[in-house]
Amino acid sequence: MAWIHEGDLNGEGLRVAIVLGRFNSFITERLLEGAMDCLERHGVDTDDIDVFRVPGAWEIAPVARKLSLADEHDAIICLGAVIRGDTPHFEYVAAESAKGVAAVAMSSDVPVVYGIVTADTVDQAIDRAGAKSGNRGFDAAMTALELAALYGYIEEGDGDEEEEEDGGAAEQK
Ligand code: INI
Repeated sequence: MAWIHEGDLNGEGLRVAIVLGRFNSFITERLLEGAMDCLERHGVDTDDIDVFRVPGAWEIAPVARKLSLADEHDAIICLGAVIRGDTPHFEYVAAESAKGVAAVAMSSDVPVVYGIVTADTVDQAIDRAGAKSGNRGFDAAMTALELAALYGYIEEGDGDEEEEEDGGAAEQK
């Protein structure tokens, strides 16, 4: 029978960094609210949440990288909003910010979660920031909680059935 490993969503004791793009702040501030709401509801102490504001999505990955290297947080959440305009700028910013966050995530010892909304229109972005389609900030925070727990279990390398059951991390199927 296989052991199924999953991170739980308990945020107690976790230290979380949020890197937030200021560009399109009418959207990104809603994403921040969603992320904070999720973290607080799952037990993260507000004193253990650090928000790093940066000019735009382009700057998110480099700051996430610095934070990853500083090793002071259990998870890093990247939030931004890239909205298509009339220029090709959108394509560059959207693609490079995504690639940048992916590259940081691959080399980081803690989860680096992508919560940058890319949208064709302002309405689409609003939908993803707390209107019709949920809140991507909330979703990204959920992912951060789950992965922080999973990374913790993997690092502990702990095959102890009872302990894993206590944390709700593994079950045999
Ligand atoms: N930054 C964003 O976060 N979203 C955008 O939609 C955007 N557009 O379209 O230009 C944007 N540009 C700024 C960019 O992220 C940098 O801050 C800027 O180029 C300075 O490096």
